[in-house]
Amino acid sequence: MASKPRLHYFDGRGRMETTRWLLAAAGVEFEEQLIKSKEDLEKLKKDGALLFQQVPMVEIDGMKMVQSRAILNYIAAKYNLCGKDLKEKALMDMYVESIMDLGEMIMLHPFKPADVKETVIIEKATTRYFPVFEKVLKDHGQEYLVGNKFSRADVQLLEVILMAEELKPDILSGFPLLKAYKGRISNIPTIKKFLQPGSARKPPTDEKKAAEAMKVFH
Ligand code: GSN
Repeated sequence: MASKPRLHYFDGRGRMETTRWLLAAAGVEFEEQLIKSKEDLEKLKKDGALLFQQVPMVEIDGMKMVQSRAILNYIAAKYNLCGKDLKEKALMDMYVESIMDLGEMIMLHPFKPADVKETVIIEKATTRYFPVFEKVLKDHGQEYLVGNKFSRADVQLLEVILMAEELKPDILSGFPLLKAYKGRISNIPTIKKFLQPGSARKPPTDEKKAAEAMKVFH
């Protein structure tokens, strides 16, 4: 039997959390090798395990994969979480890239000076991104975002909705279809399990966690 994917990263969300989500959604068990210090990171570099001297790194199918998007693309393709043809995949790429733009804003927020306001992120979420997905759901009237089939777009949209709700709990108040969608996707058994306490899902990055990350990476 193939060994479980092994995730090498800091003990926080950062650029690894979406990989945790995708693997969990696909029902794939994985192991984590946590990088706890600058020395742990230096050792990985010295061992030649990091192609560009950076993490996330995931050992999977005999590869040591780096670059978070490459990792996500591989997992999505391997577990059939992409579109069924080129055009569905193109649409999904557009959705997923926008979701990652928003996710990155939220993910980096604890590392930015206090003058980068949460209100700016909330404004972007509610005026640029969520209206698009609300309209997509309204126009096609289907359960899932693309192709009437569960995909990485659903996993990643749910992830970013939950991150946005951590900033503003009622952020979906003007988006009734997204609210219902959030409930549906959260109830998919693998995702439901990932949302339970004790799963591999990491907590929001607070000031303490951000300081720990800065010690390892800078
Ligand atoms: O998406 C990616 O995986 C890359 N384009 C960026 C990865 C990256 O910036 N890694 C940093 C840690 S911060 N975020 O995960 C990293 O490994 N820094 C250590 C170093 O020596 O550069």
